[in-house]
Amino acid sequence: MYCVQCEQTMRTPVGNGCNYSQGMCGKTAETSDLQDLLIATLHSLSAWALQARDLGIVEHEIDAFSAKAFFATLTNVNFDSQRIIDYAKQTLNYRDQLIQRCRALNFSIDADHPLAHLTLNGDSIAALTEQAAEFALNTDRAESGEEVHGVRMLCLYGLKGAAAYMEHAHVLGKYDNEIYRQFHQFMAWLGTRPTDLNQLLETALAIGNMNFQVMALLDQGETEAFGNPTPATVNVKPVAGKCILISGHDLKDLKALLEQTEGTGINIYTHGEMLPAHGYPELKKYSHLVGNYGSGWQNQQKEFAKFPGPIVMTSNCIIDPNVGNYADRIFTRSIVGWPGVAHIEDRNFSTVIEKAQQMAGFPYSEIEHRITVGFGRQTLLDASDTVINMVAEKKLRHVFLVGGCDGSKGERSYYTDFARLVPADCAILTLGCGKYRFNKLDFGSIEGLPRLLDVGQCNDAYSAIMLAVNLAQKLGVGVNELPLTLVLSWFEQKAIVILLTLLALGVKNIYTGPSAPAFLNDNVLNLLNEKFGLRGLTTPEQDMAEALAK
Ligand code: SF4
Ligand code: SF3
Repeated sequence: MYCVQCEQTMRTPVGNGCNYSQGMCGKTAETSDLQDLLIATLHSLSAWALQARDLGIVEHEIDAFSAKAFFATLTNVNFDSQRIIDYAKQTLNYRDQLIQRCRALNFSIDADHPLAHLTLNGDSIAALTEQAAEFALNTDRAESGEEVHGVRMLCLYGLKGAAAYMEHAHVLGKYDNEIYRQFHQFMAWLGTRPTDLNQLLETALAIGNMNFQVMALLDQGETEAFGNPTPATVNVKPVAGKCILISGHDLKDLKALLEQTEGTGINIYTHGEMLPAHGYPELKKYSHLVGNYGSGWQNQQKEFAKFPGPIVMTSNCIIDPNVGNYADRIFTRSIVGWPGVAHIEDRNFSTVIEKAQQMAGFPYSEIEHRITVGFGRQTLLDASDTVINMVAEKKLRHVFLVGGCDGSKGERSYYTDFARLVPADCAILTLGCGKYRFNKLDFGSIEGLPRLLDVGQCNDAYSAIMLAVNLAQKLGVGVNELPLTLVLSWFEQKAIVILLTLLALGVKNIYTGPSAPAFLNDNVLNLLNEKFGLRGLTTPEQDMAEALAK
């Protein structure tokens, strides 16, 4: 096992990554190795998807599958070895279909790629795990050098984050064949284990650019389906009655669950990245969407254990449900998987509803505590003139975007401390699940504008970018000249690709923490610092002073 894809990876003297029998996330060596094998098959598929395109063959089903299967290997998504094997087999089935179709047009055609004819060594988990060793991501690390290997991982993991957003957009019917072409090009190329550092750095930014378009598509998909988010308050305390908790990023799943539970008396609660749902008109109209429960994903074993109803995980982040003893009442959807946990493939939530009916629910309502969400793209853009006037009148000094993923490290108290230090004449934009570090604190308002504005899920970084671009245009300055500082927290690969997007758009001097993922070794971090001013965190006080002095 060798996995370095997230921020919580083990930092061992041997190999600096999760490389024992189990990763920090609970992923076993077996599943981790099989995920390496799945990725190798996806490189092969992409090589042929590109070749097929040259012959005019574009298979939407295969394109969509490629991104979806890659998403299954993201941190805290799929821990089920058999499901990973099934994805790998399906990948090669699709690839063989493409080979046949290409050869029907040109008998002698081949894909010029080292993995073009990869085959699986049998069917059994044992045989495939053994084969997977060949594709471990560190096999050529020493040969390539730390810097090249690190930037290659930055590309691969960034592309994985983009694949996750491609799947989220696809669920809502949004995709673009040119984006799929770029995806296959990056995926096929990375499968050749390239070693040219400059080309790798350029590719990292190209992936960031591609992801900007993916986030735009996702924004379009969500707002067309559910309306533009508008500010709304959400109760974060339980309400008496039977209940279902839904987590992850997939708003379409939430909509289906709301429809199927309407009139049943079951209350629906959002968890984690589902919180921004309360701002969307087509979701908040359901009166049984009663509130938000719990906090960041890392606390789920304690919080889910106490939730008196079933739980649906629509995407990342799931962790071992056996620890809190709720494996019999958690359900996975789409790419999510945990061995032995019930999986729902088709948005028919009847088993979840049945479970909720059998369970007690909350015995009484607690005193309400409401937080505000819903500052999506349109609301932010509508407020841009007000923001400009407030800045001109010196009523608003600086805006901090504190966004990204949450995690379990103690150092993440930095974000709470940082938010508390934000001066009264400054505002905070939040996105991603990192907001749970401080989103229940009262920050008050400036001239009626709340000081804490939740933009949405991590992918809603798109909305924040659009606001920044709009403000910069109206003021006739560059984005880096705005009184804006980005303080990001990274954990998994969606955060990595968002960082690549920001770098590709020329945003400089971003603070990131609490610590870098292990693949971003010191050499790579120095490189990113030199080129983009990317900086690690120091203390909240020092970083705050530095940002305000800008
Ligand atoms: Fe380790 Fe993160 Fe990989 Fe899990 S996803 S095995 S915690 S590096
Ligand atoms: Fe959180 Fe997993 Fe990344 Fe969409 S839910 S931000 S960590």
